[in-house]
Amino acid sequence: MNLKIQSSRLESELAELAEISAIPAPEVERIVFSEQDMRARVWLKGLCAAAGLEVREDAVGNTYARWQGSKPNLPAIATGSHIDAIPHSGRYDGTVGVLGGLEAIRALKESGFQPTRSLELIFFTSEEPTRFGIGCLGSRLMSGALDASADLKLGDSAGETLRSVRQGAGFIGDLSSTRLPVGHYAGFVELHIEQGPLLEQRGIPIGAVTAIAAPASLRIAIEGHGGHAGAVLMPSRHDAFLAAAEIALALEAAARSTGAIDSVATTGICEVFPGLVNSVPSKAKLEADIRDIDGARRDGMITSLERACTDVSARRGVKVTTEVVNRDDPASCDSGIVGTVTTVCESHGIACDRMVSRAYHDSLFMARICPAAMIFIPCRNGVSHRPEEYSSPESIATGVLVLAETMARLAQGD
Ligand code: HGY
Ligand code: MN
Ligand code: MN
Repeated sequence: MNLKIQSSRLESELAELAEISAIPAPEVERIVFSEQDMRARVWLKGLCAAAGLEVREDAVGNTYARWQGSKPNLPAIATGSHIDAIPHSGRYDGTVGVLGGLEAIRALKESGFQPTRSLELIFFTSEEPTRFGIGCLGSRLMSGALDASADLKLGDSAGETLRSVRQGAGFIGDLSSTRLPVGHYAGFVELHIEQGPLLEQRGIPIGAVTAIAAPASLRIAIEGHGGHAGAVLMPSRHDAFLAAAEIALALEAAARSTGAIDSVATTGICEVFPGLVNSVPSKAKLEADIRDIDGARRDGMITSLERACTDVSARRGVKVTTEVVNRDDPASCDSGIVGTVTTVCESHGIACDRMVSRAYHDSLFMARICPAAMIFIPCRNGVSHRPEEYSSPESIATGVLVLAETMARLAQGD
């Protein structure tokens, strides 16, 4: 197979997409259903149409661009990722999988390849948790990990429900129609930057992902007594922020004490009320992100956190409530597809390491409805979710080549 990856075309598209942002370059922000997200969707759908793909959108905005195979009734082979971007982030997280997936399909088309199974590019709605507080919203609905009750249960910081926001963006229809049955796809392969340092440190151009870590996130609300910063003496204080601080440190200790490097925990959100220099905090809100490749170890960290909340509440005389937002199982990638990725690499003399993904991705949920795997490429210093995020044109082109040939083999039933 003589595929030509048009790297300059892809690089200019990545650059163009990065400009569709709520904040000036080099930072990127593209929140789901924001004006920038909607502009990016229109632009991307135009690229897919120009590539001769049939484009459709579902009731939550998951977008599908299909190249009909010679046997269109067979379950298709899909690829894709996300274009939403958290505030103050970079230009490669997710977009490499969407624009790289499009480039892989275009390269196959331009090479004269004719797929038996259809090939489909997906860009998933809201992979990031930024607006609705839960990640992988689109692929959760697709896979049944979330049901249509999310329409009114999920909302944003402006108090708008998912339903009102998605319908305001033009995505109408019953949310349950987003569900795809097991077997709808014969396989799903996602190209993504590693978002960690291992490939770069080892000088390996391709990672064949064998498993995806189990993410969980919790909301913790603390209610103390507050009061005047001068008049309330220390022995009679019930300071909500200091209680929150102890809980956050207990979470860190829980992650550090499992003995496994795969255990990670982050308190990424901390809100203090009333947030005034001369007023003892009466309320605090934390959001914690807890992950491990081992589900039981991840659950152990959650238990430690909940125990710390009970202990701090009693000792400091504050009320602490916890809410589990999501608590997902880890996913194993399909060994057959992983094997195809490594075979393609071998055929090109490209070094390839098998590895786990500590970030979550839409593949985590696609794995519930079809054989799924991921292809990682290196990113500089392992940096991601920051404007310094970078992956070289060579790394991206190599990832697209491996993705294209993997999809071609899967589409022919190799
Ligand atoms: O947080 C994650 O793992 C993903 O980048 N949303
Ligand atoms: Mn991300
Ligand atoms: Mn991502």
